[in-house]
Amino acid sequence: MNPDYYKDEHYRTIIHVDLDCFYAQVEVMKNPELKNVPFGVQQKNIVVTSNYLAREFGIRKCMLLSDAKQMCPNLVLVNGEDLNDYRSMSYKVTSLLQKYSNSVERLGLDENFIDVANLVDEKLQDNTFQVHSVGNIFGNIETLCQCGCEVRLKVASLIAEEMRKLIYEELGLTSCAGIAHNKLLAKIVCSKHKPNQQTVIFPNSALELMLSLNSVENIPGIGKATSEALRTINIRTIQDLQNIAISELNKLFDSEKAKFLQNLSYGIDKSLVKRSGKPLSIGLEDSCKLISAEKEVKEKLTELLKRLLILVEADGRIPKTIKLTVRKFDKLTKTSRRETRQSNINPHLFTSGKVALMNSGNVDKILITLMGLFRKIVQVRRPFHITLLGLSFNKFNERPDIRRSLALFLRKDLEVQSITSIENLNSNDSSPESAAPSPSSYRESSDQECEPTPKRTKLNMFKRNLMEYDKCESPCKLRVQDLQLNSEKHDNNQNISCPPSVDESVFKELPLDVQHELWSEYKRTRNELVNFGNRAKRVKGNTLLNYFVKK
Ligand code: DCP
Ligand code: MG
Ligand code: MG
Repeated sequence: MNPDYYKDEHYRTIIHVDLDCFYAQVEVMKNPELKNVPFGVQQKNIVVTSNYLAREFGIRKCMLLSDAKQMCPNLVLVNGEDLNDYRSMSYKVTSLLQKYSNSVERLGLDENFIDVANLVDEKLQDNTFQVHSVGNIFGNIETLCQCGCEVRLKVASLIAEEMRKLIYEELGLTSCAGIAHNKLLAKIVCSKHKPNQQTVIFPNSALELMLSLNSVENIPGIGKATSEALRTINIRTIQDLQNIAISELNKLFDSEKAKFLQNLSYGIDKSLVKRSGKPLSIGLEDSCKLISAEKEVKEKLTELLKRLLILVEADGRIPKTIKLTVRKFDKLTKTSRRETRQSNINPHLFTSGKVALMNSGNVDKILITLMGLFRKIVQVRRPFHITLLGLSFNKFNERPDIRRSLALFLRKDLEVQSITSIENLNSNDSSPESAAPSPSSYRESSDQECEPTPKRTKLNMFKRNLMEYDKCESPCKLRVQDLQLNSEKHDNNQNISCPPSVDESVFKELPLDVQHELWSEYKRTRNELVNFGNRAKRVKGNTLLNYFVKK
């Protein structure tokens, strides 16, 4: 392989995080008594995973229940067929990792790739930063590449340690991490030391790592069908795949795939970390014994809705539609049929934070919609029999974001560099889901406040955002220094008051530093302002002060 190829590729810095015995850890949270007993998580007749205590008895993932019981007669079993708790925990982990990079790609429920190249650059700019690696190192470190990748990967190992610590402190989950210059190596090396450990691999050990896999079917990216196809031309081991002439592979696969497969055998993976979106829908279903009365339907839907609202709250987006699924049982034909109906919901029910979301008034409003949908599916005056009810929210708006709201306003005529850090927080965000909601997104509501003038909307949104923003403890919070748009530093002891052009009630709600900033900007520009009583003509350009100027 051309050595220059490796050199070009070494700039990339990727961390792969995999949670330890994921379903089992979630089950321990629900029932701490499981912590010290060997137990498996069961789906149908398979043990899909087990805690590490059970693994000491030889229990492996996806073992038949009967085999597992034979191996460990005391094995406790927990039903893991409802994936909702796993799913919601999985998204919490991804959200934490998104604090480190815009490029986070989910793989299954318990794995994430994070491209930390930018963060590594940032850390390396700090001359006081002490570079060293933490955790295990795979392979030998005597002939390391001199292109600078060694330092980058060491810094990434420190970042990985911090990520794992955060996941543990915030969510109580232990995890493993692999650190490498590409996704393939990061994923493979991640599993070299388990549980609750991390491993870094430098590019010189890529071949050694690949050869440690023995069989081609152990290479991530090579599925069952591909490995079976490879077997027809006698390719079983990693060396077989490395040594085969590409013309032979071309007989089985198109040239792109043939090259891709052979690259994998050398530990080469050019694929980028693709930013993962949020799920298209968030839903719950419960099968039930025959329900034949509307009252019971309402009770069941209330219970489902309350559970679903917790998931929506964790997701963070604002749902726009709700869908009801009903499975009807026909006693005559003894057959079942599923039907669904969908309706828009008032997004204002979801815009005021957790308290408003879960209050019984809001639950009741959504229930009225749901019972209306139910009556469209089922003729309630005739006898009916329901065996399953399901609810899902399926269209979403991103929750308005204080950073985005300000940054969008300030984007034009931007003169000051510091505000770009606000923009950068979302710069890779191209998905339509995550676009800032337009004022029209709020028009469905009957609330008086939802049809304000555009300027009022902005102020109201800002006020609402501010209140929610103040409640959250996120490292992504708009940093006060980012708002210091002009170089003049404010004196904390100076007397400040609300500039005449700004709504006083809005001003009072702003953080002190923003108040300072507005006041000093007003003082700087007041010679240019033409005052009319307590109104003011705007100065040119998108300044922080103009954002708050009353229309
Ligand atoms: N899982 C599944 N079916 C499989 C493999 C796994 O349903 N064939 C589920 C159960 C696991 C979860 O996915 O808890 C994550 O899969 P992992 O392979 O990462 O396994 P674990 O996280 O359980 O264990 P490990 O500590 O080895 O990562
Ligand atoms: Mg795992
Ligand atoms: Mg996994």
